[in-house]
This record gives sequence, C-alpha cells and structure tokens, in this order.
Amino acid sequence: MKVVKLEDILGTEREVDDGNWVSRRLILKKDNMGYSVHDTIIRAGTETHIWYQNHLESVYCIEGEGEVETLSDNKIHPIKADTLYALDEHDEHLLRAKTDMRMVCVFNPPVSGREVHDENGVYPADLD
Ligand code: 9YT
Repeated sequence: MKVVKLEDILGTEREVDDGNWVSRRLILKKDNMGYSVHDTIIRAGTETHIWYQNHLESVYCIEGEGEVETLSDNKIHPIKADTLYALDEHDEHLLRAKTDMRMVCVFNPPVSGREVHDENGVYPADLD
C-alpha cells in the first residue's frame, strides 16, 4: 500500500505550474493505478482553454468558485465547493476561476506527469 502526502510532493517534479494553475500529482501513470489523481489550484482571475481529446477527467471542486463554459453549446456551468464536473464527452471548455479554486482531478488514462497543454488545450495521448 502507498500513502501519499501533499506536503511531501510540493517542490518536486510532481508539482507542475502552468501559470493559470498549479497541479500536484498525487498518483501518476507510473503508480500503476489505471488513473491519475491531482490536487490542482486554479488561480483567481484566470481563464484556461482545455480540450482533453485523449483523456476523460472528473473534477471535484473542494474550495473556491468559478465556472466552466462548454464550447459546443456555450453553456455556463457555475462551479463551487462540493461540485463535480465530468468531461465525459471530451468536452472542449473554458475554465474561469473567480477565486482560487482547489480541484481534485482524476484522469483516465492516467497522465505521466510530463504533459503540457498544447495551443488547443490538449494533452498528448499516453506518454510514458
Ligand atoms: C481542472 C483542470 O483540468 N485543470 C487543468 C490542470 C489539470 N487538472 C492537471 O493537469 O492537473
């Protein structure tokens, strides 16, 4: 069994800062769980274009407030603490944070930790 503490991964390669967000990867592909688990802070006042064409993601907001706009229908989905959104159709979206938002994110397939969003907000498929 594994126990992972956030305090032990801060400042390591498992902490990835993209400017709009900082993601602490608690579980990655190399942990062989079949998914990855991230504790991500979305910074207040940011808007991020995201389109995970190669991944499914569930995002559970545990602190803060913002919204997701799905670009297929331009619907605005208010997100605050205790709300989960699931990108079950690889939904292209804009994530806007009104305050800092703390999100627990689960990715299937798991991310390796080396992905960065490309210009379309996409992570590449299945890096090792
Ligand atoms: C909520 C979301 O998708 N934020 C972007 C970062 C992503 N969660 C990650 O790589 O940890």
